[in-house]
Amino acid sequence: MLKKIILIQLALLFLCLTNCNSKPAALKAVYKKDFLIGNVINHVYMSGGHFDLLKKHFNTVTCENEMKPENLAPLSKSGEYKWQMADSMVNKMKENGIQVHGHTLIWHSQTRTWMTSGSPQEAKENMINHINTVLDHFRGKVVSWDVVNEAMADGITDPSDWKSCLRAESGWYKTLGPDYVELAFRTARQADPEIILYYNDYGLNDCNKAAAVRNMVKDINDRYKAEGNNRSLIDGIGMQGHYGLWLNVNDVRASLEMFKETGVEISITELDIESRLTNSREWGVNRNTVMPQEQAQQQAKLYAQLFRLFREYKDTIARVTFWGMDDKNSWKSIGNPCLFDGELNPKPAFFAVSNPDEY
Ligand code: 9MR
Repeated sequence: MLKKIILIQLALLFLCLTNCNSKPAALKAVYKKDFLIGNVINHVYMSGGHFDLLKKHFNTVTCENEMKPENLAPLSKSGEYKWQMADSMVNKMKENGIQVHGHTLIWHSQTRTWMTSGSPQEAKENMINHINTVLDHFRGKVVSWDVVNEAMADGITDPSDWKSCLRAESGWYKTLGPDYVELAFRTARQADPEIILYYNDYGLNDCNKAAAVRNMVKDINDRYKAEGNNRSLIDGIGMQGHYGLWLNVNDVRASLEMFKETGVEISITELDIESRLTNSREWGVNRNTVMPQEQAQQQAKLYAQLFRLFREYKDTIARVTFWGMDDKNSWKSIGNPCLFDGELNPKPAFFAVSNPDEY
């Protein structure tokens, strides 16, 4: 009897030594055969525990703000471009073997007003100069770019004529009309034929907004190919993925199906799931509110459901990038949307993404 008890205790000790100390697997290893796994980077993530997590789990990054027009382009037309912040990040990623996705060239927000002002001819020249300058600077260092970001309006009801669904308050739209989207992609293709060109937007779980994007990509690509080009002009659709506990995963599935029809690759580009039921517009870092266990579990379940879905579409999905490492430094910290808490401890959401079949 005593021998049996000692044997059981030894077995338990062995199990504890092998499992209790075992570190969670790197996410990039878990999804190695499926798609790239990414996160955003900003100055906080460039050192310490954040950088350790970045190196361990992620093989692709997107600069959270540093490559946006407002941070690269000069204050006035005659000024100098500012590369320092973005360059130091890109160089550090290169040293660590992490791929960089560029975000973003043409956007209605975080863009200098002089760029979209003046006559249509001036705005066109500004767009062409900006795209040429930025793509030339990062040539060979950034593999893909969000060429146009968030061009579609909110609340689309009839997606059949995609041009009528564009965000009319965009400075680019106001000066150049709906053709600015195609101009941006044509300019980027000419500037650097090696890179992968993305259209990126939020709210693409909404079937009308998704259909408008699908129609736009199809229309632009069909016309480009009809000119004798043997490739698409828009290579990929970025579904940002700023979700909450309100999400119905079937809506994401429906949009993935819709985008698959276009034949271009899809990436989930800015994934986070805020733990509130309403799609609230309360933003900002450092609002590290306590997350009740029940919400943490619901959030984990939703992450697991999404990753099971993404795996089903692994032949079409190139990359899944999270928009934030930890709840404290997330742009939506009040909703605790990340895989790690403010102290960088893994949350149930992390374990759900590590092993979605268990949730
Ligand atoms: O996370 C970014 C935040 O730090 C900025 O203040 C904000 C300004 O617009 O942009 C956030 O990132 C956005 C991204 O560039 C485009 N999609 C929505 C993201 C969250 O707002």
